[in-house]
This record gives sequence, C-alpha cells and structure tokens, in this order.
Amino acid sequence: MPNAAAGGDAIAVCTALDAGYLPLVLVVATSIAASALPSSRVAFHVLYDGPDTWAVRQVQRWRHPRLEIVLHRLPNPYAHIGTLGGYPPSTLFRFAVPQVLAELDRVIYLDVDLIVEADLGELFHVSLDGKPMGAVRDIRLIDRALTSAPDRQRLRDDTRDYLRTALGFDTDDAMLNYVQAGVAVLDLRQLRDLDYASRMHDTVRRLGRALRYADQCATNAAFRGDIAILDPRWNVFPEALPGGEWPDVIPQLRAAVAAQRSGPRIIHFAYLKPWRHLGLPGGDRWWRHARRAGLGPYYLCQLIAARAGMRWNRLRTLLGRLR
Ligand SMILES: [Mn+2]
Repeated sequence: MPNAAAGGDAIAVCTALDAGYLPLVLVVATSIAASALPSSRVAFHVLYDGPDTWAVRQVQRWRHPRLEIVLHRLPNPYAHIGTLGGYPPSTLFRFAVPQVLAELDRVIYLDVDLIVEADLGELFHVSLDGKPMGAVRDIRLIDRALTSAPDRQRLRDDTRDYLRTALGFDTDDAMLNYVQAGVAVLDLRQLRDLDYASRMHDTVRRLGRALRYADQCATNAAFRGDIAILDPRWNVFPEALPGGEWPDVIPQLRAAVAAQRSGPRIIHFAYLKPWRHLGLPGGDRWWRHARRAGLGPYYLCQLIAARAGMRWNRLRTLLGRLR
C-alpha cells in the first residue's frame, strides 16, 4: 500500500457542514486516528459556516500525533438555494471543496454521520481510472430500483421512474452505478478544470425540488457514467452488518453486501443516527468513539432528548451546561 507519510504528504480528508454538526467532526476524527497506521498522517479539512460556538473551540483544541484538523470558516455559497427535498443547503456546501482546497490535488470527502474503521491510505491512493471522482454504489437505492420482489413493485416503479426521468439513468446497467455520496474520493484538479462549482450550480438549478437526496442526486445526475465505483467496504450501511436487517438484495449486489458484512471499513449511519436510536448495528462502535472524543455526556443528552421528543436546547437548560 502506498504510504502518504513516506511520500511527504498527508492523507487529505474533508467535510463541509453547518456549525451545528461540528461535534460530529470530533467523533469522525477520533475514529480516523484510532484506525490510522503509525506511519500515516491525516489532514482533516473542515469547511463550516459560522457561528463560532463552543464546538469550534473544542475542535481547535484537538491534538493527535497522526491527525490534524484544519478549520475553514466561510459562507456557504449555496445558502440562498434553501431547503431541497427536506435537506438544508448545508448539504450542498461540499460543492465548494475544490475551490476552497485550492492547493490540494486529491481529497477524501466524508460525511460526519459515519465512523472510519481502517487506515485511509488505501482509499486516498485508489485508482479512479481517470475519472474525476470515485464513490461506492448505493446498495439500498439500487436494490429498490431493480428488485423483482412482488411486494415491492410500486416502490420499484417509482424509484426507476425517478432515476430515469429526473436523473437520466436510462438502463438497468446505468442504475447499477448510482452512488452513495457520503464517502467520495475527489480528483480536485480535474474537478477545478471542468468547473465543478458551475456544473453543480447548474444541475441544482435545473433539477431543483425534483432532487430527492439533494447533493447525492445532483452528483449522480451531473456525473452519471463518469464516477469510479469503489470497494463497497468503504461505505457500509448498518443494515449490512451482522444483526442488520437487509432484505434479500438483488443478485448483482450480493457479493458487495457480503464484503461489507465481513470487513466494513467505514460504517455510515445514513438513515437512523446512533445519537437518536439505540441498538443499531455498529452503534456501539460509534458510541465508543464519541466517548473517546469526550462527547459521551453531550450525545447522551441528545439521545435522551430525541427519545423524549424534546428540543435539545430545552433539555440542556434543564440539565445545566453539560459538555
Ligand atoms: Mn450521511
């Protein structure tokens, strides 16, 4: 495996978010550091749109010999677009990454609702076959689009119709390449050369509220057929883990699910969140990292608030300023 540190440059990772999600950056960073090889050096770039809360100070205090967090505060250029399909404009903030990280040639983009369970060197150096980005197939959505289960025909027809008419996936083979956007390897130089920011702006403007999963569907529409398909173990939903409840997936996806189950490298809580739901497969691992990040009490309060259906701020007032 190529070694980033030996080459003198760090493994570059990034995310882009609303300041309210900054505590999750510490959970992700803790998980990356815990799995990093002793020789690895990771630079974790965080794009965020203010305000500067207690979480910013906590992120600034972060120290680890193998991982450095670099904060980039800037206004989200997509804020004016507003909510898309229930998703806030912070999900589109990631489209600013190639411009903001202008000095980098490549970066791993990560959502913050995930934990990393392997050294990221292999992913950082993966071949993209000349394509401007790489990502993992979205097994859940593809299975929904291509299933032949009699009791899921309506959902299947609806999903296929959406993929075809809104996003331009014409065939079953094309649909097999719909990717999950929560983990992506970005060739930043290529993306800058093809004016990624404008392409994404145009796509979002063209499709607008037709987009069901905001940034993810926009990415699939804009780069359909031009995304390298990565090893499925780099983006594993909890449903794929032992104890998870996958329905019997279509034959074309069975090998991917088996690989995910036996060797997950990134566990992505894309739907149910461990800080709101107990007992998720892989949830115990998430909590271990949250505690190591010093955020056990914070997320315990979030969990209690979620279970009680209370607003977090109200609970925090009740419990005092727990950190
Ligand atoms: Mn996610």
